Amino acid sequence: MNLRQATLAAVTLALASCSSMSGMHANNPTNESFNRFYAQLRKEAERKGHNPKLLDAAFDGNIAPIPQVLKSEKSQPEIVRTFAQYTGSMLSAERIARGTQNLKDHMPELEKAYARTGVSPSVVVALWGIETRFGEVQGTHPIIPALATLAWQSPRSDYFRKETFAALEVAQKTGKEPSELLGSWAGAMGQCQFMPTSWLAYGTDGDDDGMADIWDNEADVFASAATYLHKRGWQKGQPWRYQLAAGFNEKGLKLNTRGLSEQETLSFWQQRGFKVPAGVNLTGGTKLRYYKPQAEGPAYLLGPNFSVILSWNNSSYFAWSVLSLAETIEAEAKN
Ligand SMILES: [Ca+2]
Repeated sequence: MNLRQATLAAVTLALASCSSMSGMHANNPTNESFNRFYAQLRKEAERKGHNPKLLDAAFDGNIAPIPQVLKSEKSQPEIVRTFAQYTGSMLSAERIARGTQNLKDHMPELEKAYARTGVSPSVVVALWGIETRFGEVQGTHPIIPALATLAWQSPRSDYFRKETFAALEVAQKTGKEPSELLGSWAGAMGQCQFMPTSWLAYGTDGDDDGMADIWDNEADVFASAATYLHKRGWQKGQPWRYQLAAGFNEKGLKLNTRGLSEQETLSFWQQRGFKVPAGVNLTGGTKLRYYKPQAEGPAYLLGPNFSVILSWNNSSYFAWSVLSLAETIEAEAKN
């Protein structure tokens, strides 16, 4: 091999290695698919009036899906825990003690939200305690890339696509850097873990500074959570559960795998033997659900406020935990 041949060989080798590298990149199905998806998403964002540079900024120079987000979606822990395990960890002694203290410490802001919405202070504190350990654990995923990852590849891609655009609107309205919007792998953010569309719909300014800051301002967190429940139909002062007495006819009820029925009117349940407790005001059209959380335990009818909590998070274990914790800390705070 002479010098010219050697040079040519080296150049050919370099070219080959270069083209094989770029070929590798181009043929990586994940990159190709996500890049195509991203280009469409960016165009749509622009069409919807968002600044596409906000989307780019959220990715902070690395346009790629987040593998951890896809992994988390496939292994949601609630699926594998029993009712007793789930509610036991939500109603830990520590959470009860801290919830009770927080209920006392924040009563002025909580009362203000209560006066406007009728949502009990204890319910707001219980939600706050369960969602983020009273604001401590808000999540560390950059939510815009996380939502875009789920919009790209998830059984609920349309839902996450909508949330991605809503998140861009949140960045615009709050003036926050898009890459600083952090939250859960599913895009829930702030101390009450609102999805971006929830912040847009229910975010409320509790301390009158003109901004619903659910990340750093507790008055705003309480006002926003209470507004959400109020607008979803919360009924002030209504009991959330009625334990069923012996003789109630349970035959033929259709229950889901967790022992929860669909909503039925009060008269439906009265025909099966439910008696409205003295002093409780329930109208005929009120919708209630039957619930038997544990095979060996008691059965209940659940009031409309249980369904309101289900609209926050459609899990009977979650709703049960929130309302039980609220009841417990309210009783503790009076002691
Ligand atoms: Ca505020």
